Formats: sequence, structure tokens, C-alpha cells
Amino acid sequence: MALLKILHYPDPRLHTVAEPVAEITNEIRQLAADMAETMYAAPGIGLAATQIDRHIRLLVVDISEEKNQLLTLINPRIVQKEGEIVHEEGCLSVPGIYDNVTRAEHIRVSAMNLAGEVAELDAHGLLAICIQHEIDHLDGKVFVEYLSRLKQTRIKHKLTKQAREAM
Ligand code: K1U
Ligand code: ZN
Repeated sequence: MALLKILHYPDPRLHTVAEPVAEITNEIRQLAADMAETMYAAPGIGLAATQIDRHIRLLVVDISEEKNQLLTLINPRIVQKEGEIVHEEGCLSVPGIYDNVTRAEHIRVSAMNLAGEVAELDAHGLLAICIQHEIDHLDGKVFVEYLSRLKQTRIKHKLTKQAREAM
């Protein structure tokens, strides 16, 4: 297993639209395991392949306290959305920044698992928020894009300065 490097906003690679996974290979299984390890180590409750510079439609989430409810979603697609929820979000690609985002409160997602089976999953509350956040990453969208232009500019400057100082 391996810890993977997470891209930080405003890295332009975070805006790449990911391609569907054609086949579940050993390489995909290994990547999913490495992504889960990276998410738990960060620590975080989700991670999309885009964030580790792999532009395929693969994400992992685990919102459980015990970190024992890992979901690996391949080619996920939201097929139903209901309600609205406002929740403070963070992002491993935007360290130290937290802000409120409005999303659907309930979603139904169709996705493949690592066994190659396609199934539908109903998600509510934080799980629904996290899956929507991760699917946004696969579509090249970072949560700060829901914030005002002014906030986006401030966040860009802050993280660019932090990255320069860390060099
Ligand atoms: O996509 C990511 O960068 C992961 C992100 C997921 C997320 C968090 C909150 C709302 C929506 C999506 C994170 O995991 S940020 C870190 C975080 O929220 C957290 C870390 C440790 C314990 C609990 C939460
Ligand atoms: Zn994120």
C-alpha cells in the first residue's frame, strides 16, 4: 500500500474531467486501496481520483467514526436528488478552508463496486454531501467554486502564498 500525494488548489489539474473506468483491473484495485489508505491517513472522509492526479471516475468515502464503512464507487452517477441541506465543507485539496455549501439532502447513486457489480445506493445527510463533493471532483469542480468570486480569489492567494513558503 502507499500514501499518495494530494493536489492542492489552485492546481489546474483539479479541473480535469475524469474518464469512465473501462475495466476493473488489479491496477484499479491497488489504486482504490492506496486511495483509501491516503484518505484515512489525511484524515478525511472522502477522496476522488482527481485529487491524486488520476483522471478516472473512482472515489472512496467513509463517514463512519470507526473508519470501517469504506465505500468504493466506480463510474458513480447521481440518478435522483431530493431536498436541500446546507453544511460546512472542507477539502483535502483546499487545506484549512471550510465554508457552507448547499447540496441535495438525499441522493440515489448508481455505481460499480470493485467486484464489477453495478448497484444503486441511497444516501442521506453527510454521506450524500460527501458523495456529491467527490463526484464534483471527478467533474473537475472544487467546492470553493460554490463560494463568491471574492472568497475564491482570497483562497487562491492564501494557498498560493502557503505553497511558496513551503518550498
Ligand atoms: O474530497 C475531499 O477533499 C475530502 C473531504 C470530504 C468532505 C468533507 C466535508 C464535507 C464534504 C466533503 C474531507 O474529508 S475534508 C476533512 C474532513 O471533513 C474530516 C476529517 C477528519 C474527520 C472528519 C472530517
Ligand atoms: Zn475535496
